[in-house]
Amino acid sequence: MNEKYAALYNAILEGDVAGAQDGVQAALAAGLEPGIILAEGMIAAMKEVGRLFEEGEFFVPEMLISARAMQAGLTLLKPHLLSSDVKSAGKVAIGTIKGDLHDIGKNLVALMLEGAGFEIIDLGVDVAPDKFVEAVATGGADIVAFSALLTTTMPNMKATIEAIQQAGLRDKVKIIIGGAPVTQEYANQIGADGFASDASRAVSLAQSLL
Ligand code: B12
Repeated sequence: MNEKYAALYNAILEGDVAGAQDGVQAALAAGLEPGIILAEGMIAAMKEVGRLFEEGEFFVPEMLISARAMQAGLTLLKPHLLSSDVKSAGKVAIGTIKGDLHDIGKNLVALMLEGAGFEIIDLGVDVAPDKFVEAVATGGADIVAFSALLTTTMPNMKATIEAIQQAGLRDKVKIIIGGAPVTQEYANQIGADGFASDASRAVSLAQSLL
């Protein structure tokens, strides 16, 4: 691994908030691209956290402190990921689906969309179907974006699409979905308009739909 982001990677793995902040600053000072710092130093570390959890070496508290270090690093990296002079490309209401509290991926997608000029309505985590409906009905969202990290909460994506349909709003909005267990096949199956496997692909997807 590149030594310019190895310290950042390790700090996130160890849940070291100050280390993650220092790591981001050091990587930026070394002239690394913000996108590379994010992918190689940060998202890769969270993947490793997931692997260690699966192997039974990490438990929920370790995942949580790693997530905190990740968020602390992201806050510092955010201004470098956002480009300045962009005009509104459309309005996206984004949230983590009902039952699910994971928000790092959702926040990253929101951040990249914002950077590409989309106006963001961040509905947060554990978002009930009627909140998404409201975001379309009164919030004026052109796109709704659901994130799910748990196989057990994925079906709530389907339930939310059904709620949007029942409210008579399905043809007024594009629906995009994502999250580690989500696939294009699942998107087709539940009638979503698109799926993307990461935040930068989420931007091209949103742009292609409007
Ligand atoms: C950090 C973490 C936590 C933290 C979350 C903190 C937070 N604020 O988010 C805490 C400790 C709270 C947690 C809790 C739990 N977790 Co957890 N967690 C993780 C972990 C390690 C990392 C997730 C992450 O942040 N990844 C980094 C981000 C950047 O990636 P991402 O979310 O996939 O997002 C990217 C793409 O998917 C995509 N994307 C994401 N959303 C969207 C949306 C759209 C519209 C689009 C287009 C794209 C898109 O773009 C993103 C950026 O590139 C994963 C492991 C993993 N491999 O995913 C487990 C994992 C998701 N957790 C898991 C589990 C089991 C749990 C718990 C049930 C544990 C427990 N026993 O309590 C609870 C559930 C709590 C709940 N109700 O939600 C399992 C899920 C297994 C499954 N198949 O369902 C995983 C896979 C770990 C494992 N390997 O077993 N967790």
